[in-house]
Amino acid sequence: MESCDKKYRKIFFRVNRNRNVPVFWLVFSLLLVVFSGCRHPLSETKDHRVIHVPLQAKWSFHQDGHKKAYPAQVPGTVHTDLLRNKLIPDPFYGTNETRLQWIGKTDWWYKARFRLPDSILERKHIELVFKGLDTYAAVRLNGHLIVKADNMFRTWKADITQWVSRKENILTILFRSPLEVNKKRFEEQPYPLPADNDRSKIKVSVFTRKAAYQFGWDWGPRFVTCGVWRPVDVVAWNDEKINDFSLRTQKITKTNARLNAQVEVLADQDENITLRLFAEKYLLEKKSFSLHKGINRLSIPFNVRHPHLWWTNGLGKPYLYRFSVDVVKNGKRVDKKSLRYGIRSLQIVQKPDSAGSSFYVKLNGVPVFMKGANYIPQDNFLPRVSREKYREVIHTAKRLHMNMLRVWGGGIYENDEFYNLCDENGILVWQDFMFACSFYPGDSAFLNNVKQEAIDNVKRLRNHPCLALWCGNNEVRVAWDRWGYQKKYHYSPADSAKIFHDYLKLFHQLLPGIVHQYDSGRFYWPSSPNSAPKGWAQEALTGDMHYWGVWWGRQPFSAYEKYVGRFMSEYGFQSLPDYSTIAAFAPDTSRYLVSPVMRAHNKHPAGYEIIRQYMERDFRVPKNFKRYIVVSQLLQAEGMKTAIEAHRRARPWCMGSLYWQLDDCWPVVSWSGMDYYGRWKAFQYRLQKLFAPVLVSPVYEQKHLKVYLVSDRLQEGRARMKIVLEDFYGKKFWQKTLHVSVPANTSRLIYSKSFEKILQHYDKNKIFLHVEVVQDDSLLAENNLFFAPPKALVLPKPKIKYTLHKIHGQTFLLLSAPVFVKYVALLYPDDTGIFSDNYFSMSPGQVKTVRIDLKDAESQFKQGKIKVMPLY
Ligand code: BMA
Repeated sequence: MESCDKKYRKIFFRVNRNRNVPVFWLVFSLLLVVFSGCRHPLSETKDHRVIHVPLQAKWSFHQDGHKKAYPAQVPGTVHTDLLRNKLIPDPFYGTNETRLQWIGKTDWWYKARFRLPDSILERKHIELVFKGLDTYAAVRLNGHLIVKADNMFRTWKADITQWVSRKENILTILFRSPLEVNKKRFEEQPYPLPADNDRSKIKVSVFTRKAAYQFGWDWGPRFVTCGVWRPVDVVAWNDEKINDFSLRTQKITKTNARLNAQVEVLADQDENITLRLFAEKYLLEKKSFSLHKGINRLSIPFNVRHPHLWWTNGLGKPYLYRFSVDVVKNGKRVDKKSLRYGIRSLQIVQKPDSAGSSFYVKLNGVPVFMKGANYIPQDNFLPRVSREKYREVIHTAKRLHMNMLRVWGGGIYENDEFYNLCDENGILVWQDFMFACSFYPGDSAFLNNVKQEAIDNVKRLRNHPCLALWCGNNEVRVAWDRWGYQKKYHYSPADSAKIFHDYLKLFHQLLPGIVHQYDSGRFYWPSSPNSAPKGWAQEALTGDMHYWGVWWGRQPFSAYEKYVGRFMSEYGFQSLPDYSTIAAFAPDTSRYLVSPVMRAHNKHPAGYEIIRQYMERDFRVPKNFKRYIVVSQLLQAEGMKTAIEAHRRARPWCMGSLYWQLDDCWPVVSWSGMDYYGRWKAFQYRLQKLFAPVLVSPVYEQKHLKVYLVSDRLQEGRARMKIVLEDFYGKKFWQKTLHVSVPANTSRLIYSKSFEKILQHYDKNKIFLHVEVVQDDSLLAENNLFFAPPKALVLPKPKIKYTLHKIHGQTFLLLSAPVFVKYVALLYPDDTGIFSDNYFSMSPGQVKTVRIDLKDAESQFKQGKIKVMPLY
């Protein structure tokens, strides 16, 4: 019989295909439901269903050796529990970090009391699922050891059927200090395994499968925390349950996508069941299986006709389908799992050429330039990162025209929330495995632990369309090739051979093997960057590149134009966070450079010195601390402008630009564009233009003026480009208007002219070149080019006029000045991106409109909380 479900299936996909007739089909399908007399596919009774619920428990914690217990929060960490109980001061304040190191050296007990309802107790199997235990944890239920955990990244499951009580249950968890657990291991290690991030004499971070940044990083404090950092669930079932449900796209054509659903069903005995696969609530496929006792891997191939593809931010809709699968036995549903899935094809194309080989993302057949950043965990105490914070970060990435984030290997495999948001917003994820900047052991216990960690996380993340690739580690290979550790740590040839052998075992065998087995088809890249023993010039020719000649190498910003690789996965420059962020961790008396508190909040060994050195090159260094903060941010913005424009101009040679680093894990001076409180630095505002779909980029090189148009749009367009050489009072010396074609998905040199003769008539400190591109009467892109650094420019003192306007409930600030203004900073203590633009320049006479996303913008102005500050 052709079931009514098959009819649903046809309807579902026609509605999807032809968006003009959904009302008709909706009405038609409703009528079908009413008149065909068939049962709704989801109207099953609930009798034997698998129960999957969060554990409801009352938690407390205490220090080992102490009796007094305090209320605890799960998910949580010991530091945040201590803080909530007012037992420690704020770890981020002042120099408290130093005083609180004892917490990481201590063992901690967590205790939960809970009762389970009859519905759970009646089931044949009851399991506790710990989604995250940080890290060395012995878990006991009513006195029986049920889990011995040693990896923060793994999911730990315990069958508690035989231990669970009908009355109250007592769960205890002893968290042992990683420092204590691994001390012996560290001492017995025949050769040192470097971990320069690890700010302790006894470096155990490489042995500990725990987020490396928690041992300290060059932007993060050392807080070796512990706790139940992810939720605990109770799962109860009778004879069978779905362990896992995953989808894989096999082939996409214009009219069809061929997919395969894989379902892992755990069964108590040999028996017959039916699997049903739904798209939304419409049945797609129904198949009967004979299960055997144990784990059954079942698959259902299926088609989606006229699929809506998943696209990245800027290119189209990141279309998501909701698929679900259920197990039906004797006419009753026993378990169900759902997921959202995007249909898309994605390859990382490495095509050899005369220089090396390409490295780019091809999405649905289209080469896409990756614009984005490196993402680090948003807090040292991970459970504090709320849904709202995840939402804000990903929405910010979207607003900044990003289409890729790299989840860096010294942090964590992120929460589901993060990937869900990336799926929804068209942000691809470059996913590192959690290894960074160190060498790792190669013994079988360590490798088995990592293997299980990789399986857990690959299985958890593989259904996300946002997942572009897996990468073995961050900078382990380059550390081996170029950081001189062999010499520094006096490795014998035998030690060296062993370390490298272990490297290959882990990153060239184990991890790619897991990806191949559990996520076949997804690209695996062993290390970021992969290999270039000869240095940056070589690194630029193939694969991805971390360019740190600027900052670490103290090269001028112009070096960004020279070292442009095939895919820039790291480069960056530090700046100070806003004054209000500094005020949150530094008392009045410490708000100067460089007080002990300020020093404690820049973890780079020479951070302040490097900032100053670069500032002296390009800017007049302000004496006033508040101005210094702003100028440090402008400096960062200028450096990043040089880098990003060079990367984008160089496409298709270069096909990605991910700066270091999107966010912060505490209030700190770092490379981020957005600080711990979500406050935007000048650079982040600038990114709106730097990553905009269309960029106009003028450069003066080899005595030529060159103007490039870079577009990520897939369609060509026409526009008018105006290039004007003028002085800061608006006097125009030379201009050119061109009718140009805005190229599709590439970079094009639009205009090139020998310019030396023109320039020689003018004082380079008194002129600038303004380019604007106008399409259909609206400004598509604009940019300025200077012929001297900011400090040399002879800028007139501006008088900025501004007025506030309210239109349809929105507040707009209109600003103008009769002369050129190099930077206008709009300062507001809680500037989380509330201005539509900031730290911008204004041409003489230009009227600049800025939208302010603040309910009481007018009163904030009146009270002087929003300030307009010209810098010249
Ligand atoms: C990169 C990263 C991080 C580091 C950053 C800044 O190499 O991979 O390890 O924090 O540089 O130094």
